[in-house]
Amino acid sequence: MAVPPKETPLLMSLNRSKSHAAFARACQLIPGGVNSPARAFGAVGGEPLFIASGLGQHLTDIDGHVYLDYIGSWGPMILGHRHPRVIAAIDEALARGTSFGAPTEAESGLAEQIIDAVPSIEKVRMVSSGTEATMSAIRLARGATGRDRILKFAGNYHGHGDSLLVAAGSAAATLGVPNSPGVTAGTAKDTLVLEYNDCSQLEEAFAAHGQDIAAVIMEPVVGNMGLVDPAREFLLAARQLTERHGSVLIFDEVMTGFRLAYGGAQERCGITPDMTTLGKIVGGGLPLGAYGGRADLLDHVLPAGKVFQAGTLSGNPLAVAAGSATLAELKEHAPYADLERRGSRLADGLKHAAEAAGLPATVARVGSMLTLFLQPGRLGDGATGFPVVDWATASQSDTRRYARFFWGMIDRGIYLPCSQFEALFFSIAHTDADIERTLVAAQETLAEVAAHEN
Ligand code: KE4
Repeated sequence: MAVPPKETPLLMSLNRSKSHAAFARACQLIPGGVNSPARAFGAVGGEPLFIASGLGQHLTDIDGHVYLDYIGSWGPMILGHRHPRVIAAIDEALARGTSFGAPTEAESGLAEQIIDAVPSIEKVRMVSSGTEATMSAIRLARGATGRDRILKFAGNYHGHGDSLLVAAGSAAATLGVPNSPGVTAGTAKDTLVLEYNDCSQLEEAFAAHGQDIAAVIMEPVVGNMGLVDPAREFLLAARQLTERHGSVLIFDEVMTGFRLAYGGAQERCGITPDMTTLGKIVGGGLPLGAYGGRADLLDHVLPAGKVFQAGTLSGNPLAVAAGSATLAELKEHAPYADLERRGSRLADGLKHAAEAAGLPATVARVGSMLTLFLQPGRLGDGATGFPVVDWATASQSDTRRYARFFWGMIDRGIYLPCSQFEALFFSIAHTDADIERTLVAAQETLAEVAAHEN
């Protein structure tokens, strides 16, 4: 797991007195001062920055410092902050009210856009977060198959539903154990946790438990251990084994949906899941998630079927407006080739910057999702970068080195993910000049990190 640095990170020279005061206040009111632990800077040390506003590719903190934003709200802001079309759509919906607790035609409109974008989705149900989407998809798979067991992979994150907050057991292909207090052993025992990208473990698990497995849930491209683009045969094995054993294959595309292609990761890999979960971009920065897939599965959901799932704010008019405008913009302007080009330049530049600093590293990228894994040792001492293919290799990263890199970049106005084990995201608002500026800052910072260790 991430090891927070003991010593103060390398560079924290900018004045952040207002964020410091805001954090002290928040800590009196909110657990850890944040409403989600991903924001808490626990993995990089120091205190979180309190943001005043965002515009385009930039964030401004309450001390007035402006940053190039590579978090993008952890994925949703592919169009950048305050995109005019999204803001106009929200304003227009706002003029009609905020929530009715009754169906609206706009929800059917967004459903049509999702179904048009993702051919494997024949029917879709909207909820208010990615967690709700994955929780509901798991319940649906269990309800539709009458089976209890689910299978997930170490290093994949699917939100905070109890059955998904489970770590690998003592040995491969074993029953899960809770990885959070409050998750019961009874819940965890029905979750199998395997190594990602390991076809033989997958085959073993199905040989042993196939008839009991309701679903396999996976990130088809992983963002939650840092970026891992799986071997094609691994995705094919998951598809073939679930088909053979009557299990449901769920692609968790909360992060990759509409990010890696308009049709998500499944459009790139050409593998069709039975269900897909969505979040982040599909809500355009407002709270919206969705789960969808084969109509024969979705028709098990109440009131069409008997699997219960509900939500006061599901399909909320403002979130639907923001999501619909975002998807329309992505479909009409298809930014993916530009994102690919800029992502390739960023990845190459980061790899060269690490090499120039004598630091072993590997850069993993798909489209506009990327991770620079800083790895132990020094190139001069014979260490080399190594591929990251699963949690076992991702977790060998040098998290202290990453923490120093993070803070050095913050002080140069570049806001990277506050954990080695998160992917960075950039938007259509990031320019070629922004990428070049980022690479100059990375070269300086990585050289500083290396020099600091000497
Ligand atoms: P939310 O409940 O946070 O909307 O979605 C959960 C979720 C489900 N599936 C995948 C693949 C996800 O990446 C996520 C959420 N991602 C994290 C970032 N790694 C959200 C950040 C946070 O929790 O604050």
